[in-house]
Amino acid sequence: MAHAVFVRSSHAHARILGVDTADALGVPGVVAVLTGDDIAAALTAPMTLVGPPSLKVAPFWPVARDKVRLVGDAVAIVVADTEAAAHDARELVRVDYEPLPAVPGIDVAVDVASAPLWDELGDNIAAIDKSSWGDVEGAFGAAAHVVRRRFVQHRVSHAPIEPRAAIASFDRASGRLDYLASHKRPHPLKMALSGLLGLAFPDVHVAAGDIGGGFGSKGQVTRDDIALGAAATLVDRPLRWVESRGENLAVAGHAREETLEVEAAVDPDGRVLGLRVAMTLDAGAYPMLPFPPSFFATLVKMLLPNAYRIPAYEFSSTVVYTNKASYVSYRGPWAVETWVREAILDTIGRELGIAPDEIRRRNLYSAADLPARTTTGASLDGIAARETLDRALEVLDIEKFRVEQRAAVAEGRLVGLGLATFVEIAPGPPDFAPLVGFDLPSETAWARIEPTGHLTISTWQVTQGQGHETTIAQAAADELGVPIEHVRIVWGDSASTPFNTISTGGSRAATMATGAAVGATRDVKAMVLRIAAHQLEASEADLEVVDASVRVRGTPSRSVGLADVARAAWFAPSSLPEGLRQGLEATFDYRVPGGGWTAATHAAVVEIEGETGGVRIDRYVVVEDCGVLINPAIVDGQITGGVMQGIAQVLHERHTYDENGQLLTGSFADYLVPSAADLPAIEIEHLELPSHVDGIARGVGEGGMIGAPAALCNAVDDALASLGVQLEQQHLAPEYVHRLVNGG
Ligand code: MCN
Repeated sequence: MAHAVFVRSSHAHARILGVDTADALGVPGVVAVLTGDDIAAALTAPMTLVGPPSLKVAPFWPVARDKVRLVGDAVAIVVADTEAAAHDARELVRVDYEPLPAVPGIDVAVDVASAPLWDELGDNIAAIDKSSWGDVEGAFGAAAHVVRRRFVQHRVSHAPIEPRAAIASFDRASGRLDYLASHKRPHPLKMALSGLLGLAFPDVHVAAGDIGGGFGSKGQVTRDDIALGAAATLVDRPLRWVESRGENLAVAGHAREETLEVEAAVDPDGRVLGLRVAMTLDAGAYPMLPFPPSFFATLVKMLLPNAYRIPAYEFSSTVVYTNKASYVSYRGPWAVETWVREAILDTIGRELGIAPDEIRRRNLYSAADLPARTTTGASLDGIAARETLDRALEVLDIEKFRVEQRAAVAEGRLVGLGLATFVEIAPGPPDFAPLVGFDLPSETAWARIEPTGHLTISTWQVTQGQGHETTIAQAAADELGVPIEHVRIVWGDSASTPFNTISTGGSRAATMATGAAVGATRDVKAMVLRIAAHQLEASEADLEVVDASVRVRGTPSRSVGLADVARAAWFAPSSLPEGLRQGLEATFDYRVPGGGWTAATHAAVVEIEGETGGVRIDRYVVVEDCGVLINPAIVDGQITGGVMQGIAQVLHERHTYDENGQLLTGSFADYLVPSAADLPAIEIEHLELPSHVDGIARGVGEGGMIGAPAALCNAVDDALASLGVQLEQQHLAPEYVHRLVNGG
């Protein structure tokens, strides 16, 4: 197997005048040095992205040909017998650059005179959108108060445990490409490889194993994937590529860089009459399939009013291209809506003298208001947002806390409590996906009872640490009546899983994957019961499956093993009751049920150390309702992990680029990922309220990360309130907090 490494640009924005590969080719063991032109010659077309008509996109190549557009842009691939030879040769590839002015951020990119990343697009504005609901002018005209605030959310990385990796093997004789990758969307990647390499769709096989965490990354059809696939067709050797941590931080995808200006029209009692929100999103240089960058602005737009009664709402957004890593999805990619909404509510409360819990109660939908619709039109039913708020206040003992806080303030200490109450789409009601341009009404699973009686479920999901092999198996085992050890989950392989475009994402698994698996299991179980009834000469209605045996209820001695039934189904089809065919297999298409919202309230108690600007979290409480917990340990792990990432985003992690577009945080020495010792204990309480509209359970994978930045920033705002200052940015580095506390 040969080893591939990328030669990457040290310039943020430059024309490529030439790539000289001669010296690199002379390194012993080097098999090939492939430039952008070489890779392009192996493709049927450049890459592009299908987005809304309002999105300006130029086609782009997997390896740069004319220009580089970010530090780390690939300019060549070196293939060698050993990784060491590939690294040595990489140093000898000479690229002649003509530097161009960098576009290092939103401020420069919104200027239509800034140097365009994409000459054919004219400027760096990728998309502009404006929508409104209700009488926004009227709301602001009638308002007793108008509250304004600016919010800056910074750029972060996913920092998965393992960076990306791939093995690409092409067999020229059969025209077959095998692509093994740490990737969570094998089917869309297969489509892209087949289309761009001109290979027949069935001749491309993509499979993922344990991918070492993703958190929203590893779901994109990246330029690197296409380049490696193309390289494999050119060198006639299987290729192995392992991304370095530096590459992962520089080019695997960044997230969250968004600035929002918010105005709220409020009546004298603190009821929100209208909201005006203007958002700017830094999309980086290259759009990454499958989601156009404007999609993330659409998600924020649609979810921001959330479970609150907001009669009038205007949302405008501008998406810009900059010389930075591509903006991609990150766990709860719309999360800024919760920070913005929950923070502006607190600002309203502070200005009007209304407590944070009371301002929420006055604006949240309560159970008596349901069913309702969000301001943006999604149906809202079966939600328990207010119940989570009430319970969180009880857990905190809010009255006692306020007494302690007053005493602390009297001593000159800066102590604060922050709340964030929200509902998240998990998976959302059936009418939500169409609102954001998705056609995603169902999820499919295959079930097969093997000749041994084992149950095999094939799922859309590609687990990255969410424990799908456990939870889907648990639900299917319960449905069939077998021990969990008898169930196997097949996932991640384009050859053995149902075609789909989404796989894991949007906290859909708990409802959708479980629903599909249980549905398919129910269908094969119905076949089992028919066969067993025939064998036992009993009525199907009298049978039950217990511990892998089908038996007559109340007469356990009349039973037949599941394996015996399965053997008959597979090996003696003529013995089956009429209407049944050989085998025990079913496909189930599980439709998105009603409801689909998980509700939560996060509460953080903090103390700011004025001398250092440090923020200490003294308590962190999550009260949530995601329906039945299929696996309580996994649910708590998901919430805890999400909260930790949210806290890390606020207190530690931040990508920065300088004015020339140089990444200043290209290693873990500068990009600070906290360890468990830096983070607080999390108190979690589940309401597990029975819902009249949902499926088996609702998702929980993203909520931790959605609520944490909001609760933590609100707590710091509360602690700063006595000083008359409030946050403008989400990244609370000690120097920033110190400046707020001490002025300057
Ligand atoms: N679950 C449960 N009972 C519930 C709800 C959930 O037992 N009531 C279980 C589910 O069955 C599943 C797990 O909890 O095993 C998460 O389910 P769900 O909330 O539906 O989320 P998904 O499985 O769809 O995962 C998606 C979500 C997203 S979008 C990202 S990004 C993410 C995440 O979850 N990335 C992760 N969690 C992650 N966890 C790890 N360790 N690594 C990642 O990359």
